[in-house]
Amino acid sequence: MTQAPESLNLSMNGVPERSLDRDCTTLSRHVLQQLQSFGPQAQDLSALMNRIALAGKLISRRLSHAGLMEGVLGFTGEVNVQGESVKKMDVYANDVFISVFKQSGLVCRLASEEMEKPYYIPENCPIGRYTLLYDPIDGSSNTDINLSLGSIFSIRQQEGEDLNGEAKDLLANGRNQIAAGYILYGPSTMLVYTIGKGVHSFTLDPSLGEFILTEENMRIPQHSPIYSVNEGNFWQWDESIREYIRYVHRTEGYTSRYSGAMVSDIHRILIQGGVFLYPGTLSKPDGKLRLLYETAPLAFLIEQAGGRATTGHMEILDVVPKKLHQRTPLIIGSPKDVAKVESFIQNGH
Ligand code: P6P
Repeated sequence: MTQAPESLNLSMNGVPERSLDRDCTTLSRHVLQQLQSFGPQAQDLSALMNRIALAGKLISRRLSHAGLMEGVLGFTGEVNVQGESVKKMDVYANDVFISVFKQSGLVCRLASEEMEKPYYIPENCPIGRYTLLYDPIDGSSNTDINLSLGSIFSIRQQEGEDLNGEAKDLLANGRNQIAAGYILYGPSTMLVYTIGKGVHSFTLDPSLGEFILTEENMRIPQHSPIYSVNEGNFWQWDESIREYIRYVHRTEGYTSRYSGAMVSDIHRILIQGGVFLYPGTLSKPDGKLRLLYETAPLAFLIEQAGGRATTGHMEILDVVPKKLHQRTPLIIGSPKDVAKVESFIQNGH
């Protein structure tokens, strides 16, 4: 029998067990370790991440019971500000974040894909000066078919007074995010986050009700022959993107993976490398994905893992939104693969 690494203890039946210390590294503890501080802002950030974890647990629990309960799946019959048909899970997940952060005392405003305007929590505003931006359920089309889904989150410090409720301070580039990440509802529920000190993943242990540290300081591979794009949009793309797709089609070794839930595809790329694209189209040059609560948080995280994220013409984190629900094209993943796509766009291959 191979000797288990020192950090692992062997259980009675010889199966390697994880060290107890690791099982005690909860998300809130990890944030404080990252910041090497117990000061007020560190405590705030730890509490905020703990709230994100609670939201993830509640959504994960609902999804895992969806097939056993009435009224969880299917459409509400409404259309959201994005013009998309709303799923019952979208509404539930959106309400979960509102309820969880109302109790946090820390978040004054929430901006969501599902809400035209930010949601204000006036009782928190004098105290908590944070704003949560989130996509409560990313990949809604996977909700009713039991495939992976995600939630995407971004935390910003509220700057100045938001007198008219126009959230003007939100219309700033993504470099002022203080935390970002996603929750992946897959065979297991994982939470992957950054506070600007690397990327770290946690796995929900339902028996403990805790997210337990899985991997620290994740680094994306420099290159991988995986590309992730909805090729059904091929004829709507600019010629340069079509040329890139023709290149990967004729170059041996490339493989396509596309799940319909960006969080799932980007989690794969974070671990195995490659590139995810959601380009603009002739009818929608800015594409489908939203900057403040989709492309910017994922760009922050992927850059922290050594990857890149661009619109094709500028880094995602440098884009200054003109409106809350602004969209951007997205090319994100391993640096060499993002550069390859850019070379087609910029040199008109
Ligand atoms: P399409 C889900 O609605 C989402 O925002 C991403 O999670 C996903 O990658 C993309 O849209 C899917 O869009 O047009 O390929 O169905």
